[in-house]
Amino acid sequence: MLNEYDCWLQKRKIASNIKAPETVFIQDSLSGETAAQAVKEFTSGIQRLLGFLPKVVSLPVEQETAAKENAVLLGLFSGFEKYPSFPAAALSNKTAESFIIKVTGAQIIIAGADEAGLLYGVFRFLNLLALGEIKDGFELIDSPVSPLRMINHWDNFDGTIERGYAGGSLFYKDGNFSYDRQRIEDYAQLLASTGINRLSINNVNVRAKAKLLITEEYLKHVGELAAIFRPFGIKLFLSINFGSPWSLGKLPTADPLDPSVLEWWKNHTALIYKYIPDLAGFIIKADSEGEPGPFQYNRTHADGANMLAKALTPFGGTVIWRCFVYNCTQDWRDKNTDRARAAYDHFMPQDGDFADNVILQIKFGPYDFQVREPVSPLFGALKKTRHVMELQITQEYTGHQIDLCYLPTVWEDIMNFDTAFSDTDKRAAIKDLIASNKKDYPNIEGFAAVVNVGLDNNWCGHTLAQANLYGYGRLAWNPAVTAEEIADEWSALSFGAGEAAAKKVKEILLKSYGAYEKYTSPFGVCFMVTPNTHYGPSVEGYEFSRWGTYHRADKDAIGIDRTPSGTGYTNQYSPKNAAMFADPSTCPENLILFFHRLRYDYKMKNGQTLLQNIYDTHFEGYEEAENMIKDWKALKDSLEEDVYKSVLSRFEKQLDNAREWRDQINTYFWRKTGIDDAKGRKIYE
Ligand code: GCW
Repeated sequence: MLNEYDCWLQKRKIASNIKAPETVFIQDSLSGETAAQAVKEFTSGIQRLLGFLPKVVSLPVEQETAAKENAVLLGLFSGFEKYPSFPAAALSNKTAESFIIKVTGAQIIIAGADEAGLLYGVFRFLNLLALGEIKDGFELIDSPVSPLRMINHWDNFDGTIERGYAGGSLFYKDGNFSYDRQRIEDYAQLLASTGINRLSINNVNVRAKAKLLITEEYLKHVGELAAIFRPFGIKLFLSINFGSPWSLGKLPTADPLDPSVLEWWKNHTALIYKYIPDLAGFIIKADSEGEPGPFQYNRTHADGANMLAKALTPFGGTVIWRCFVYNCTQDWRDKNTDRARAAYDHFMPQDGDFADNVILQIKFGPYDFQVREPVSPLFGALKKTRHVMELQITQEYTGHQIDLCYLPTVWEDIMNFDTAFSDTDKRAAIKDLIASNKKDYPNIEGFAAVVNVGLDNNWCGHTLAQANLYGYGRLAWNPAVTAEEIADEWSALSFGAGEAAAKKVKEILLKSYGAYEKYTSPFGVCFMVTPNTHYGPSVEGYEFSRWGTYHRADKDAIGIDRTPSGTGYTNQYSPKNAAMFADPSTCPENLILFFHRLRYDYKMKNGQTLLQNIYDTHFEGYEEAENMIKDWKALKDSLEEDVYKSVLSRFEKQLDNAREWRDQINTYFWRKTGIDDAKGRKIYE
């Protein structure tokens, strides 16, 4: 049975394969609040899963207690040097946040390279215990592959959330901070349990009153929030507005090269750090969709970012600078401007110009979190600039947490994308490029993702959308984890390891992305969605708008030619990928309409025309949505009634949505072409 508020940290008595760890010995040198949190998580976790509260005893570091029965030892690697049974591999592991779990007889050791590592070790141990994987002889040494594992909130000061589908903000209401301390702590626990270590707490569109967030009146609240997240190893970022020197400081300009502007930021940053001494830094959306930025002063992004970096340097802070920069006032008549080119065209020429404490944040694809986009050509190409990949957990274009859409499916594809920048070094897939920053190397330092949580009791609106939040944390920790492994873990943690319901839910999750893609916009066509809300079909909703997202369907053909004979976007990729994408016969078919303008009678690999494939996918996608409901209904007797019903009602709405998509798309193309479905299914006239 599932208590939806608890997500994957269910209170559920499990059958354990190990002796009950009755006493917890902690190294007496552990003094920090993250270590204290780790101990607390361990004891409460044992109570949650095994039904008793272990006794906690402090232990001098040098005391050998390896022989103690039914004991757990929690500490840092450094404190275990004298323990003969402690694996040497862990002692030499200096990677921050790593941990070891080792079970021998009745003794369990959980140790971290640092306190955060210990906390992650405890959470992993508890999950593995719940999954039935902890047994005598178990040993795991693990380190995060990505140093930066960040969550972005797009929460507004009035309590709404931009692109939020799970209730109001956890942090704000009616123009002020307003939060339930316990709820924030529970949230921090959920995030830390998946390995998240950074969090931005306000929308990147810093508008109206949100500009005041960095003034003294509100900074004290930011300080209070930072204090709640701190024991969980989570540091905060603040979204800031580039125009602050004039909007807040009343300076005549925000020109990054004007000395008075730098001076203002230096003083103001010092003020911010008075309240939050360990603030991780600033995140900024500049020159993007109306937000101010250096372009207003004829300065470059590097000028803007480096100025802020200077202000943050004395405090060890970082600037995260978003690359979502494109012309959002395009004329649809203009076929020469290609929005897909924008991020690369703006940022690639500046590779190497950014200060050491600047990190570029790049959306995974060149557009905007569409159901299927190619991976941004900046990945693998940038070599001298620190950068991270931005994903979207909140389902802006993927069904608003009404439709089930298990995102790790597409994230896995992204991780496996081979940037093909190196013929000699095989480490060229995205998942192989995730690593710490190294000079002159195309490493991606990790991930940021727009979160899907709000005040709803189940956090995510759709209970099964919790899998996306969990999945993001797991994948940010280790991008080589597969969608199936994550689905397996999450379903078992949530619905009970070995339960039939867990198995079924896993299957449903794994089918959901494909279904959504099929009934909405297969073949990488993008933006056939209702303008502004981004839920439901509107085939030409963006055709004559200013956003640069067109498919240009006419009676014969559809898609944008992005090859060298078109916009030339394909040339932003490595030569191997440029050639692969530019040729329709080698371009992956799930992206073919992103790269090519094709006639409806173009023969796809299955021998059918493009048009017939459009019809087929939409009929199939709808059927798959129907099947998901059937699968869910079969679980009626094994689930909590409230969970069963709330998910069922979402599946019902999803089916309506799938029907609209299927019929509007099919009718649209039938009207354009007058060509019937070869299989004679119903297409409305
Ligand atoms: O996709 C667009 C969204 C905006 C968002 C923007 C961004 C925060 O529709 O709501 O603004 O992306 O990423 O900045």
